[in-house]
Amino acid sequence: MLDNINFEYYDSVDSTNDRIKERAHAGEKQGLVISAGTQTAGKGRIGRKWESPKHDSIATSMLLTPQEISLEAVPTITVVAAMAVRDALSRLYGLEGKIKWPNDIVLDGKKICGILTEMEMKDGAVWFVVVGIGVNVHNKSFDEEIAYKATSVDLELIKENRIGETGHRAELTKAIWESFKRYYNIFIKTQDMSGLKEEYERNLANFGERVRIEAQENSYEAIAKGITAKGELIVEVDKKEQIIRTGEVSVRGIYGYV
Ligand code: BT5
Repeated sequence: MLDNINFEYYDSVDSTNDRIKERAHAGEKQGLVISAGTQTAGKGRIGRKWESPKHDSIATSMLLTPQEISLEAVPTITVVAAMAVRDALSRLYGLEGKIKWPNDIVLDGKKICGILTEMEMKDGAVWFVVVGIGVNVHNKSFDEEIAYKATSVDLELIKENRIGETGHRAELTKAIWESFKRYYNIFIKTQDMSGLKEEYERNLANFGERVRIEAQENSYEAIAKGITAKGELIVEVDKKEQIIRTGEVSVRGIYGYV
């Protein structure tokens, strides 16, 4: 169970995930959250970069030291965190995002949030897990390579003509981790998505629709059918069900990023 959340904030760090790892090595307890105004080396998955321009976005990470969690349940924590971000954006701003499995939240077809879960093992067991969340809040523009597929809270509020309204980084950070605590404590009882699957699928981008699965060696079309109890994506290819595990596979809509 996750009980207490302790928030720390720094103006600039390399990566909030790496700062949490350092503290975990020093014996820090579960529930520490480190957030930063900007990251000089923000990380995406598999060596990709995450942009967090100064004071425009949220970069926040939490330390978890789940007792006796199985190794195979760890990737599911990303899926749980995605539900928390979606829920917080809905509660605070009425922005109804979709979850692009496994680790993005999208609004109007563009990415507003990315999640990176990392872990370390000791003596053959999971020692600690770091859940890192990046959310674009005040960003009005993005680097050229991502401009077509990125959005922010403020850009979405402008689209809805909500003049004078803006996101609030501290408030949103707090709301995300409060939601995370609620979903995580449901997840950790069974170490799977059985208590969350229904809500997850309601918010899954491309649910029941055609998607493109982009693996390293090939790419093919499939229909997204939902998730398994472990949080893996179920797709249908040639009338047969297939399970997509996290890793190096990307799932895209047929006509664009989502
Ligand atoms: C992710 O990876 O989306 C995980 C991002 C996790 C960032 C958080 S911030 C707090 C914590 N500390 C860290 O160092 N990391 C975590 P992936 O699915 O691999 O997507 C990365 C790709 O997203 C990049 O290659 C770009 O194409 C795109 N991208 C980079 N910055 C972006 C941004 N600010 N908004 C939207 N897309 C972005």
